[in-house]
Formats: sequence, structure tokens, C-alpha cells
Amino acid sequence: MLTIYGAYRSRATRTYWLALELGLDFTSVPVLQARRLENPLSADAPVNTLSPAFLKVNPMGLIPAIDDDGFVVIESMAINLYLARKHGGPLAPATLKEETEASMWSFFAATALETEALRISSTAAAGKLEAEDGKAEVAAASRLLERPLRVLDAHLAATGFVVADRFTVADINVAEIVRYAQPATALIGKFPHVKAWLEKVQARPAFKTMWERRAAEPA
Ligand SMILES: N[C@@H](CCC(=O)N[C@@H](CS)C(=O)NCC(=O)O)C(=O)O
Repeated sequence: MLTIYGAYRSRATRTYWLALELGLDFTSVPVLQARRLENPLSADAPVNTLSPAFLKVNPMGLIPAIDDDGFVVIESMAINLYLARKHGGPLAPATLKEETEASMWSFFAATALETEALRISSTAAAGKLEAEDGKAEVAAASRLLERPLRVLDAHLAATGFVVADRFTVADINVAEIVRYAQPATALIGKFPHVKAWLEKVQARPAFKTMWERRAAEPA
């Protein structure tokens, strides 16, 4: 049995989206980010990233984490690459080169895009996109995202997908990071292939199911 520890309002979305695409039978154990709670260690606090029971699963205190029949994996990119490889099918890399490209673009997204993209999503979540300090924050993050997004845009121009010419786990891993920058519409508008690809992958039924579940969680 596959258990996913996480919350739909967290990086666990990428794992939930993949699990839904693969049609996996999984149990979701809700684990909230400790920073959302006033007193995460109080006896009546919901299970969170600082709860002793969860720290036994992931001593880093971060979500997502999975337990697949006793095999525990942390780090969202590794989790997704593992699940895709295990379950195969068109979402999984089919060759060593595809597997390497899937890893390459996943690491690219996690290292070249995620930090700055999260600055944009945090600004949007704080309702500050129109405030002066929010605009400055988005402008600074956008400047740093231009180069990697230009590289991704040029890459997507070839097939419209991150790896090969079909939708794979790599699209999920990269799209769920680029999504954090989506509130910066002027930035995303500069990259037509990125914009079209995001619209295409976010129209998938599994994404929509994940998104509805996310919306059902308290903000
Ligand atoms: N590199 C890790 C990062 C995981 C991470 O930072 N998760 C956040 C939620 S999005 C978390 O658990 N934060 C703990 C907290 O805020 O208490 C991954 O991709 O899995």
C-alpha cells in the first residue's frame, strides 16, 4: 500500500497529481506545515511536520514523504521519479536518456526556479501583488527567473513537453514549480511556449482533481 504524507496546499501536490495520473490506490495521511500552527507541539495540534510521529517518517520534518510497502522516500522529485519508474507506462521515462532528461529537468526546476517562483507565490498568497513592496518582490524574483524560463521556453518549443514528445512525470515536476510563478502574469506572458504548456498540462483531469482537493483545504 502506498501512503502519501502531506497536504494539498504544499509541495505534495506534485505527488498527488502523479498518483492520480497513474491511477494509484493510495492513502493520504494529512500532515500540516508546522509554521501554519500557533503551537504545533501542543497535545491537541493536528499532525504536522514537527509531530514526533511524522518525524519518524521524515526526520527532516518536510512534506511530502511516502511509505510504499515499507520503503520510505523523502524529497518530492525523488518520490515522483521513483513512482513513475515503478509503475511504468507513458508517464515513465522509457530509456536511460529519457530517465536522465527527466532527472535533469526536475533538478533544473528545483534549483534554478523554485526559490524565486515561491517568492512570487508567497507574495500572491499574502494578497500583495498590487502593493508597492509586493511589486518590488515580484520584480526582483522575475528578473532572476528570466534566464531559466527562457531556457525552458526554448526547450518546450521543440515538442511542447519536457521529455520526449509526450506528457511524463517530468512535466509534473517542472509544471508544479513553474505554477508558483504564474501569478506574475507579465513574466509568464514573455514565454509563449511555457504559457501554452502550462495551460495544456493544467487542463488534464488529474490536475483538476488535485486542484479541487487543494481548494477544499483551508488556506
Ligand atoms: N526539497 C523538499 C522540500 C519540501 C518542503 O520544503 N516542504 C514544505 C512544505 S511545501 C514543508 O514541509 N515545510 C515544513 C513547514 O513549513 O513546517 C521537497 O521537494 O520535498
